[in-house]
Amino acid sequence: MCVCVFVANKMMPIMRSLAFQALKFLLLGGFLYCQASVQHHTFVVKNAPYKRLCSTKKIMTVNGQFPGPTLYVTTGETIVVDVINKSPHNITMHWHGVKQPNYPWSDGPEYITQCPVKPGGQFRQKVIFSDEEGTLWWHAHSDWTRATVYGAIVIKPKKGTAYPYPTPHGDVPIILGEWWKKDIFEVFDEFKTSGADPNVSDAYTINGQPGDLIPCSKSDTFKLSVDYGKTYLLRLINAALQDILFFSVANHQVTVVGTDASYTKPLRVDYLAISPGQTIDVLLEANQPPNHYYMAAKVYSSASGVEYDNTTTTAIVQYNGNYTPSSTPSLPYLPSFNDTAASINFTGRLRSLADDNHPIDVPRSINTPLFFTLSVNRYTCENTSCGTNQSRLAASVNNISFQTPTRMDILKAYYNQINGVYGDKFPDRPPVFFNFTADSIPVIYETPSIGTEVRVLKYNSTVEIVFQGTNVAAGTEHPMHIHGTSFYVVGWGLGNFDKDKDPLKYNLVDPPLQNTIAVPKNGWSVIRFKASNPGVWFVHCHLERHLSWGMQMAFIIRNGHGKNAQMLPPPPSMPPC
Ligand SMILES: *[C@@H]1O[C@H](CO)[C@@H](O)[C@H](O)[C@H]1NC(C)=O
Ligand SMILES: *[C@@H]1O[C@H](CO)[C@@H](O)[C@H](O)[C@H]1NC(C)=O
Ligand SMILES: *[C@@H]1O[C@H](CO)[C@@H](O)[C@H](O)[C@H]1NC(C)=O
Ligand SMILES: *[C@@H]1O[C@H](CO)[C@@H](O)[C@H](O)[C@H]1NC(C)=O
Ligand SMILES: *[C@@H]1O[C@H](CO)[C@@H](O)[C@H](O)[C@H]1NC(C)=O
Ligand SMILES: *[C@@H]1O[C@H](CO)[C@@H](O)[C@H](O)[C@H]1NC(C)=O
Ligand SMILES: *[C@@H]1O[C@H](CO)[C@@H](O)[C@H](O)[C@H]1NC(C)=O
Ligand SMILES: *[C@@H]1O[C@H](CO)[C@@H](O)[C@H](O)[C@H]1NC(C)=O
Ligand SMILES: *[C@@H]1O[C@H](CO)[C@@H](O)[C@H](O)[C@H]1NC(C)=O
Ligand SMILES: *[C@@H]1O[C@H](CO)[C@@H](O)[C@H](O)[C@H]1NC(C)=O
Ligand SMILES: [Cu+2]
Repeated sequence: MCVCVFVANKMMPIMRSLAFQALKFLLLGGFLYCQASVQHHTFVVKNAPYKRLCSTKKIMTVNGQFPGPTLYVTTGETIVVDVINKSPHNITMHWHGVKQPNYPWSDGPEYITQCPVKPGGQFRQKVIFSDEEGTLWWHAHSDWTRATVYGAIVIKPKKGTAYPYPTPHGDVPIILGEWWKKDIFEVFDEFKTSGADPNVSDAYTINGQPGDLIPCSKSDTFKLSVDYGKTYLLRLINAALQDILFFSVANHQVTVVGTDASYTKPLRVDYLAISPGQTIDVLLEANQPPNHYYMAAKVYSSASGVEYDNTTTTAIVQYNGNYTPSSTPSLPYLPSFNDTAASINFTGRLRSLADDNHPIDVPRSINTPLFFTLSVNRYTCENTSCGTNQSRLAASVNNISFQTPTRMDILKAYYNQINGVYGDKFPDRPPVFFNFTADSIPVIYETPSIGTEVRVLKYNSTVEIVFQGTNVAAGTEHPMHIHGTSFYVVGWGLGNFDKDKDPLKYNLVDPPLQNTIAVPKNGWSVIRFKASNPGVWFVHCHLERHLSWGMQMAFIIRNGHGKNAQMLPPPPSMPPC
């Protein structure tokens, strides 16, 4: 029934009026909902020149736009996106936080659920929204192409359903990104060859612009015009490749009302910390003397000895009306780059709204308890081509540094029962328990093993994962992201997880529902979810360097009994390897 608009989009001009007649007929026939039927978008991936920091380079874009187009959907909607690759590189597209019930085929991570779309190729992706409401985003999911290939997804409540807060007067995505003067493929290739940390970025961006404090940027700084007395919804997205960021608005507090497309209890804060992958919706009340004020973001980076981009990106909150503005906008206070207390203090205060209209469903009895250690590793190698110091950095989950398949994606191998692409022996716990967060850790623990192992989960299993950060080669945060499901963050702490004491302090009443959680440096986070989405789902750290070093694995959630518990068949064509 809902094919009409979709067809109209694809029609040759001469056919359009015919389609229009058909549409009118359907509308007159009372099929009014047809009007809001399947939205169709075309994402042409192509290189385009962009000038930032006083120099121009070609970047990969969608439709020539940077950031890419914002998608507007309603809760529970299904849309179709044609990804057409007119760039010289492989590409895949991921809809971050969209659960795609029973339909992993459109999820996007390369060689996990699909082979990349090659230059000249295309892929029609069905994007199935369910209970997500608020803000999500889409981004490329191949190599480091997501550096410039990303955009916002705005998910509005269904008609007749209100926001659980006063309707804001305005509503704007605020996408935090990261910019390198060099071509991102050069940065990536050098990173792979060297075996060391990658070069840090040259600036952060807000909606693609570095802001006033960065050379050659001032005239294009992003500005948000506000009326005194009104309230605006800022849909914050951290699209940076490598860094957790602090964000704040000068002279204004903001009220957090949602994260990862799930509502939270209102939380008033001076600043917030947002990890790559995460979205945070905040209300900004324009209640200060009319003037211009900076909003700003800068890094939170706690790994000792690791370089970081120390720049601050800014945008401007500009009050409308007649007044004489101060000569320069004032900058907000942001915590220092290594202020771990400030970061975890914010993250740890998020709570689900959990009211009558937004009930929560935290699994209480767990039949699949998992314990995953997250480590940065180092291994030595004899030849000089292997790394700067005959050693390379790596990363692992439960001491396995994940090797991405190249011949075929895991989903295809699973669906068609093809052997030899992946193994199903991902362990439930690390090979050895030791003082994971000790100041110094025996060198014998630094070398990871290598493998392509998944953990198979029975349909409807109730899963708990203790993510334990380690200090193996370097202690740092790991923003862990799971595809195809959201999870409740029921607890977190510093040091080693204590299986006897810590569970007593779990929050099973109003834990936040997220798709990305920053596991604290030398600390732990515990999440719970029900495995009710059959398919192959990627699990990984959202810091791109850790992902590339192997901090990844995948879940295969098996089909259950009954029609709603079955994976749907693949679309007519998937990109070939
Ligand atoms: C990385 O940084 C080093 C040191 O500043 C520089 O020599 C090199 O050219 C940089 N490489 C890239 C790809 O930016
Ligand atoms: C940032 O780092 C650069 C290079 O290390 C240094 O020259 C500069 O002073 C630093 N800026 C700030 C604001 O700390
Ligand atoms: C943060 O860095 C500053 C300057 O490098 C240092 O003095 C301070 O001890 C560090 N704080 C923490 C908590 O590591
Ligand atoms: C966390 O934030 C609250 C509220 O701003 C403050 O009272 C508390 O002292 C903070 N704690 C830490 C460890 O920074
Ligand atoms: C050098 O080491 C790298 C990484 O361990 C390996 O991939 C490569 O095959 C080695 N080359 C030679 C010539 O041994
Ligand atoms: C190589 O080793 C030297 C000496 O141990 C050290 O100073 C340097 O930081 C190392 N470089 C890398 C890239 O690990
Ligand atoms: C683990 O290491 C930390 C940091 O060195 C230390 O404070 C703690 O006492 C150690 N725990 C145990 C059980 O040895
Ligand atoms: C990881 O596995 C490697 C290879 O089997 C082993 O040498 C190393 O000790 C293990 N490390 C840990 C922390 O289990
Ligand atoms: C899965 O759990 C849901 C309730 O959480 C239940 O309604 C459903 O019947 C279960 N499905 C199967 C196949 O066990
Ligand atoms: C692009 O994808 C194809 C198909 O999987 C693969 O064979 C090729 O090596 C990829 N190219 C690059 C540069 O990664
Ligand atoms: Cu990580």
